[in-house]
Amino acid sequence: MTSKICVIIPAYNTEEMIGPVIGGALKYVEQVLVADDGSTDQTARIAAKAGAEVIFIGENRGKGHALKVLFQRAMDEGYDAVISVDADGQHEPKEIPRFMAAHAKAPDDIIVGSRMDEQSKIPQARYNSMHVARFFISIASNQFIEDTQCGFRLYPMSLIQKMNLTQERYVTESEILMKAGDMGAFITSVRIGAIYGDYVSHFKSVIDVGAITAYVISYLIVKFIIDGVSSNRYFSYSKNNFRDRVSKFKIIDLIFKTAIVLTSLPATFLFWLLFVFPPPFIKNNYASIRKLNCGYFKITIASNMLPVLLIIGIFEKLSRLAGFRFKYLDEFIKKHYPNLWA
Ligand SMILES: Nc1nc2c(ncn2[C@@H]2O[C@H](COP(=O)(O)OP(=O)(O)OP(=O)(O)O)[C@@H](O)[C@H]2O)c(=O)[nH]1
Ligand SMILES: [Mg+2]
Repeated sequence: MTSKICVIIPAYNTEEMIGPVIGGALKYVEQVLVADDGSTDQTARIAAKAGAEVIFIGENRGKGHALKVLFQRAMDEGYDAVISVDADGQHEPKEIPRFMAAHAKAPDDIIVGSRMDEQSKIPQARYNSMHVARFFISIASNQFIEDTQCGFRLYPMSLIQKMNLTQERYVTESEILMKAGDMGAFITSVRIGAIYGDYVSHFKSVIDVGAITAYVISYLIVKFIIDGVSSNRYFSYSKNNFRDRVSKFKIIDLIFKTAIVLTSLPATFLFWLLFVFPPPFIKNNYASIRKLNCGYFKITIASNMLPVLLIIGIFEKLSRLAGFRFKYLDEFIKKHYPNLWA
């Protein structure tokens, strides 16, 4: 039986590109759903004219919220899967069939676009942060994911229904991968092109990278506590678990994340002790990490290298202003944030 699939597009002030994106998508699916939360330009009007069904969200709540509204609508309309495409022209609708082909082979998997073959087309700082993000998100997801930051994806609705999405803005997409992988789902990559043009990005490198980092670290620490005290446990996420319940209260979630981030570096050493000297009654604790070749060692080093990475990054940025071009950061990232599953 073939799946019923639609395209979903979160859109915010993307009047220049959204028309052709919708036109391109409608060649492969019958329905395109757009969620526009308070665009101040012609985005909604152009989207409707191009043939999409536009869902209006009164106030701007970010990409994550728009995705959640779109998932709900797709479920209400009986879709088995959705393909999310960015509205700003960074994803080529012609590549939609690749996602459909991968879905036909693995209908329960999330299919994620990977731009990692396109290094020359991606700004260096973005490429570096994609490498670091995928290191930690892959560990939380129990599998190597080539490109964890790409918004061009296929989501099976049955999988989305099994999780609570508690995060907002650009964090939601990382949350989905970690929770899915940490429930035992597979995440399959398909190669796609990278497009970086003169469009306006809403992604703020300090605030949004900071929010993703804080959530990923706090997710991992909770997972490490659970996995460290459990025998033969490979997956730690289930819907409505303790963390989901905490995250429902925004202020508590924020306090929780802040406290964990502040204590995370020394905590990684404590987990290392729990990894190396497991009491005999916790057999095969950290089961998923024990499957890796490096044990917990490389993860401890990589985590504690994060502040160093930040310092090198700031140094390289400042030295570029002074006309120097150092490449320490690339080497540093290759050394400390490798693919642990290779
Ligand atoms: N509905 C809605 N969509 C948003 C919002 N912020 C971003 N988007 C959409 O999400 C997609 C990606 O947003 P971008 O700001 O381009 O972020 P990005 O692609 O991750 O980052 P860049 O690579 O810098 O472009 C685009 O389709 C945006 O229109 C928002 O607040 N509301
Ligand atoms: Mg973009």
